[in-house]
Amino acid sequence: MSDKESSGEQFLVVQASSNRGVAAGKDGQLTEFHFRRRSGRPLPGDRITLDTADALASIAPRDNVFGRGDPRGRLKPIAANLDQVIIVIAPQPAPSRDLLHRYLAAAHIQGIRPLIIVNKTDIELPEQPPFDELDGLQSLGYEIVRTRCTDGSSLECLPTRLAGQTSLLAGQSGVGKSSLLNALIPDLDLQTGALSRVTGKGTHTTTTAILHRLPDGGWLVDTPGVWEYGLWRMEVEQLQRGFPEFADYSGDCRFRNCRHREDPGCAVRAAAESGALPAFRHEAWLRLLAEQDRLK
Ligand SMILES: Nc1nc2c(ncn2[C@@H]2O[C@H](COP(=O)(O)OP(=O)(O)OP(=O)(O)O)[C@@H](O)[C@H]2O)c(=O)[nH]1
Ligand SMILES: [Mg+2]
Ligand SMILES: [Zn+2]
Repeated sequence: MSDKESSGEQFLVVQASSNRGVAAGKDGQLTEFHFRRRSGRPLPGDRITLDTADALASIAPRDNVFGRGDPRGRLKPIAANLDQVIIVIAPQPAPSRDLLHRYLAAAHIQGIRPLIIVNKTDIELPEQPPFDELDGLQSLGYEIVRTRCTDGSSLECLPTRLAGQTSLLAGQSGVGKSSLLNALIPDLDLQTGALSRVTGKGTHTTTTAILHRLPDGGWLVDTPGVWEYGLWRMEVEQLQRGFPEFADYSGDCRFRNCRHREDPGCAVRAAAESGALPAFRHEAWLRLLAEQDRLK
């Protein structure tokens, strides 16, 4: 038996492709491993064990999985075992109407705390969604941090929010995820260099999520930029978990399976009309519900 097997050492997956991955041991040492489909498909963030031939032996049960909808409306997993999803938006490129609401819903549905970063605040924020909704979101309890990568002092509050946690940076291509990563991880070049030495591949072709070690402990996951983030096909009950603030009212809806649309006696709609709940959240709900009907 090798040391690895006899110790049952747990490794943390930092990157995985279709049949190979890279995992970090307790000492931080990187190891390349391989796997067959039938042993399960590991995700960045998975805790795994390896056998003597550096093949995947087991994947520990996951706390959660963050993913997105693929073109066929199925959940495509991106990373596992996250503490928070950092949703980065910026005035340029301007987000689509529901990008932020979809990300927030995805984080809640998958049981992961969201943190919103509004980056590039050196550029004037347009008075349109989602920027004019930020105060409303804050009043609902969402945490929002405003940053500009051109000014380090705006980033000073981030390290304490990230230390010891596994956080995933999500957001549209060009909003500044890699710029934030660079600012938060001084030895990023060394880390990406070590990774490409293990895989024998350049880092510029990276198309998967990668875990990077934070200086104060914990991990920051960079994800390849997407132009549009879509949800996957799901039941109404599941989508409802994406709008946790509705729970204060939905118990008073006349029908238990209320969709908060035109349903008679809907307490969520009434709350949105009275202003108790921001109307824009109810409107986003209606659009995401209609989106689900199109996915089915
Ligand atoms: N004005 C301004 N520009 C910024 C700021 N942060 C990043 N940028 C610029 O925005 C552009 C895109 O930044 P990236 O960090 O590459 O964006 P990304 O989100 O990693 O993009 P993808 O890797 O394609 O997903 C670069 O030209 C950055 O210099 C900021 O705070 N203000
Ligand atoms: Mg990037
Ligand atoms: Zn209702």
